[in-house]
Amino acid sequence: MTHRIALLVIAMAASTVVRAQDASVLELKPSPNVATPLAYDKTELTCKAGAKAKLVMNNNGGAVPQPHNIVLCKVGTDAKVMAAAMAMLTDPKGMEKAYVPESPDIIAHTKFAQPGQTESVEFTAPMDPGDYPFFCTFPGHSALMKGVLKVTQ
Ligand SMILES: [Cu+2]
Repeated sequence: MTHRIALLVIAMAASTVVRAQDASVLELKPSPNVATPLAYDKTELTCKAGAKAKLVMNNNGGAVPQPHNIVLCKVGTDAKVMAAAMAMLTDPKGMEKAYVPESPDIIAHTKFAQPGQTESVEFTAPMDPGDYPFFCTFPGHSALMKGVLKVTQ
């Protein structure tokens, strides 16, 4: 049984490596810092303009078990999208929609990754270099759980 699990882990690791060659993997985890558990482990990600990329919310190792997602937005639209997400608190389907508003300013987003789970989404990085904001829309998280994707030439 233990051998089977070990083989499965090896197979999963190998498939991750194969996929990593296909797309730039942009992975975030909850911060391991117990003083600021409701933040990502990184505040900056980078990728090339127009690259095939994959946003990964790996919700392992969080000090406080809560769902997290990643919502990536166009340059300068973070306040607007955060406000729209906040307005969904009164929506009975808010949780189901992961508090992700319908917005043309959202480039890509993952679903909520529950504690111990991983959610990901593939997308094409913007063609224009710049600082693209990302954050978690679980209620109360976006104040600290945020960062910037630096898209470079
Ligand atoms: Cu969160």
